[in-house]
Amino acid sequence: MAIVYVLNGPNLNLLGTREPEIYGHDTLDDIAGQLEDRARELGLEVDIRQSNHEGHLVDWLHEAQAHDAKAVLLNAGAFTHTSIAVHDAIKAIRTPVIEIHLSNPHIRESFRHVSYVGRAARGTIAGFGALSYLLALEAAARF
Ligand code: CA2
Repeated sequence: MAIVYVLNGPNLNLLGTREPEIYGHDTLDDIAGQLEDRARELGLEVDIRQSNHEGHLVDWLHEAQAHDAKAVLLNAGAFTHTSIAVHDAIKAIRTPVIEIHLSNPHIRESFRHVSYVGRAARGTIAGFGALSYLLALEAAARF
């Protein structure tokens, strides 16, 4: 069965506990459940991970290619706006990466307007809360 990696960056383990007006009420476990349900319907397997450490995201992007993943859905959190290492890792693999965000960074603070992830990703889905993850899975299913 084709596998899709879903990688989450810093602070996303705290989702659902604060700032629901920006990020919604769903926890990362809630989103994982929704992704697993939809993946089953699509005949896909999802491997969902979160880390607060930049290097873990780099290692997991490499691993996705080594394991011949169909796609990576990546919410790199604040590393989106800072990490050339994550940008380079996306460029270094052939596996298509879809950038996702719960919020729409373009209508927030100016420091969120730059995305090093977006400059390397196949495409971006942002601003739809937990639905951003499900829309990205729909796209990945069609790769
Ligand atoms: O909208 C997104 O998905 C973001 O990637 C979320 C990141 C933010 O730095 C990006 O600009 C956009 C932050 C995630 C922080 O998660 C929180 C969880 C609980 C309480 C507060 C923040």
